[in-house]
Formats: sequence, structure tokens, C-alpha cells
Amino acid sequence: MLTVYSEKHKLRDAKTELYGGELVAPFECPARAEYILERVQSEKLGEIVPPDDFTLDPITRIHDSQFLHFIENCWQAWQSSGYHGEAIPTVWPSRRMPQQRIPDHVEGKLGYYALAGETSISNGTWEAARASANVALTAQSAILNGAKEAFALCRPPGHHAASDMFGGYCFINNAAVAAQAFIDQGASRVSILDVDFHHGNGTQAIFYDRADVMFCSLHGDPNDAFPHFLGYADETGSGSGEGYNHNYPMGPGTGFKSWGSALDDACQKIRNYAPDALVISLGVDTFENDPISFFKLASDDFKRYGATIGGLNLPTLFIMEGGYAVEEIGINAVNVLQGYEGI
Ligand code: Q9C
Ligand code: ZN
Repeated sequence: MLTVYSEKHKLRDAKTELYGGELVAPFECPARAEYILERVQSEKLGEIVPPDDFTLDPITRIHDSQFLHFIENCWQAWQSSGYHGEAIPTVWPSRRMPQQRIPDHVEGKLGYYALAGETSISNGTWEAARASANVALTAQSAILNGAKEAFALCRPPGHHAASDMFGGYCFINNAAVAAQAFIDQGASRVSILDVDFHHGNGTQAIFYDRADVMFCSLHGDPNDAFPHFLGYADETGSGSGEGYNHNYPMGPGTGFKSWGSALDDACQKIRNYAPDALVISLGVDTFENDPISFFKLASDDFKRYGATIGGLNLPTLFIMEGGYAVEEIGINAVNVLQGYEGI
């Protein structure tokens, strides 16, 4: 399987994450991509290529231009305001406050565009997020040009980012950008299957009223898990998108038996939908030793579910999302890809 990887992920190297009332070293760190790359190499998964350069056009098909402009310029504006730390939102347009106005001050803009407060913006964030989207788009083109499958080793991840919201370690929704590229290049239907531990709230929101992109997500019950305010089972789509959004929230301690049944159900929905392409939001934070999640998948389970995805026999684009048990994420991510390939 082809892997697309960019060194530029290293430019995303924030020093702070707001976690449990403390500023800690971010869970979403450069070492994550390094461990995955090393495993791709040591397992000889296949060729590893750098991304091509794409213009902003495929990204603005999904994201609001002012939002992208904000992510690009936030760090500069934050420093010009005289702050010493990294850019962290502290105020939101919450209930009983109108949301129509976008304030001029970076503090107000941060709150306007942030969906959560853990993700600091710092120098290099925009460049890394751009490169991550280019990684996804390069792997998507490989499939368009006839590859059966490809692995986009994206970092930073993307599935929490909505058209005009960042957070949950995400800035540009790589899976959504790639799915839209398939549609723009002639696909009639695309399925996105999100197996990251967290609900892909950004991806759901982006495609919620559309029938041409079906979204299925298996995740920690939002009653108990981030992002808390989306991902419930009764969210099934709206307007012409009604019936094309499927959530499988599961509780603390969920192991492969129940998780695998939810996957089988989602795969049946994908089969019935008969998409031209399948995009996998591949998070491996479902692992039993993940530091911030509560599912109990073992490393071998990743191989088993990779095989289930392979059984769909669709052109498949794997997009890396989360996974924070840094030592093992290479093993677990590559297990999915090898399971898919029947290895
Ligand atoms: N107490 C991804 O996996 N914080 N993002 C959770 C838990 C945010 C995860 C706090 C987790 C974001 C791409
Ligand atoms: Zn996650």
C-alpha cells in the first residue's frame, strides 16, 4: 500500500494543552507520526512518497475562507497582542449571546472559531495543517488514478474540524476535503467511516444535509466522552441528508465484541449505499492503553477489523486521525492496513 507522508508535520509542535486544569505537553505530538512512519518502514508496507502541492481550492470547498485566514494569521495576531503563552481560547459565543459578529480582537476571534479549549495555536500550526491536507489530497489522487487503496499519514488530524471551527487537535478536516475531492472529480457517492475513538463532529456537521456523502462513526458515548455535544445515535441527517448519518456511541470499557458488531452494522450500511470510494478516518485511540480514551481494543483486534474493511472491496483511502499510546500507535495503525490487505 502506498503511504503519503510529509516532514512538515513537525511544524505542529505546540508546548501546551489545557488538560484537567493544567497546561500539559500535548498528547497530539510529533513523535506520533514518527512512530507510525517507522512501523510502515519496518513492516515494508510499500512505497512512501511526499505530498504534491495543492492550491487552497480543494480546502475552501469544505472550509470557510475567513476561518482559514484566521488559522493562518492567529499566531502573529496573538503575539502582536503582547501575550507570552500559546494561543488558547478563553471566551465563547455561548448560549444567550448572539453569534453573528466576528470580533476584531484575536481573543474574540479565537473563541468564535474554537469548538473546545484544549488546542493551543502556535508557530507553524498553519503550515503543518496545510501539509496534512496536501497529504490527504495526494493519497486521494493516487486512488483517483487507479490505486486500490492508499494511506495518508496525516498530522495534525482533522475530523473534529468543521467548516469554521477548530479544536480537538484538528484544524483542517482532511477526510472531508478528500471526500469532497472524490465528488468533485466525478464520484456519485462517497462513504466516510470514522473509527477514531472520538466522534467525528466536524465531518458529521459538514455533510449532515447531504446524501452524496454518507457518514458512519463508531465512538465513545458523548455523554461520557469528548466532544460531548454531538455524536448521539438519534442524529441521522437532515433535509436530503436524512438517513445518511449513522452514529454508534458506546460506553466505557467497550471491547472488540461490541465494537466489532457496530463495525459490522456500519459496513452493511456502506454495502447497501454502494459508494464509489470509501474514506476511513483512522484513529487508533480505541486501543486499551490509550491515555485519554476508554475502549479496550487489543493490538490484534486492529488487524481483524482491517480485514472487515477490506471485505467491502472498495477503493479505500485511509486518513490518519488520533491515537495517543505513542509507543503502540505505529503497530495498531499498520495492523489495520495489513489486515485490510489480508496480511
Ligand atoms: N478528558 C482526536 O483524537 N480532549 N482528538 C479530551 C479527555 C480532547 C481528540 C479530554 C481530545 C481530542 C483527533
Ligand atoms: Zn480521537
